[in-house]
Amino acid sequence: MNQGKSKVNPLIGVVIGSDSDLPVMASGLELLEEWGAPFEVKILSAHRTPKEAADFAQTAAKRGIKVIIAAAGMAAHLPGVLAAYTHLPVIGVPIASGQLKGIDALYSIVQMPPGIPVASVGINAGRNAAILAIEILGLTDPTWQDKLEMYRKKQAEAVLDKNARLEECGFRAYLDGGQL
Ligand code: RP5
Repeated sequence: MNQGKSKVNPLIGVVIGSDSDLPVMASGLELLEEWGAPFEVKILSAHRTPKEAADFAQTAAKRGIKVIIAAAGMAAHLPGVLAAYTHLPVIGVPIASGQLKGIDALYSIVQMPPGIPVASVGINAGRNAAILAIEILGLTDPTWQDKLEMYRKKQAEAVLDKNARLEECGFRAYLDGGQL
């Protein structure tokens, strides 16, 4: 378990706008740990710590980071601001915080004006962001492609198992048996 504190140089930089975003991102971070992907996690805010956020993005490539995941809620300018300071790909994760429950963050991230793109996954989709980051690493290192293949294989097997159970017992028994 590297818990984002591995001595190995991180390849993935995960930035959250607030510690209140951490619980949502936990499942993605756990996946990175499970797959042995070196990563670091930082709390940096585009508006509360603008200088530190800029420094992070400006130095990320030099430190060996290949892809950045940036999670933020509400106005969610963090992914766009980081992207402005680096040529690395930035994957934004809109977090469902505040009165608009992530719709605001989704629009902020996905509607970047032309010139500084940010990729966006779904609201609270930290796990998908982790998978997408691994896919980006897989472009230059087949180790990550193998891990992705294994993951997809296990995922497909789980669905096919469920289908076999459903076909065998019918939908009522499936529901009554608490299979969901
Ligand atoms: C954003 O504002 C953070 O990413 C968080 O989702 C939201 C609320 O932050 P806190 O007030 O919980 O620190 O900057």
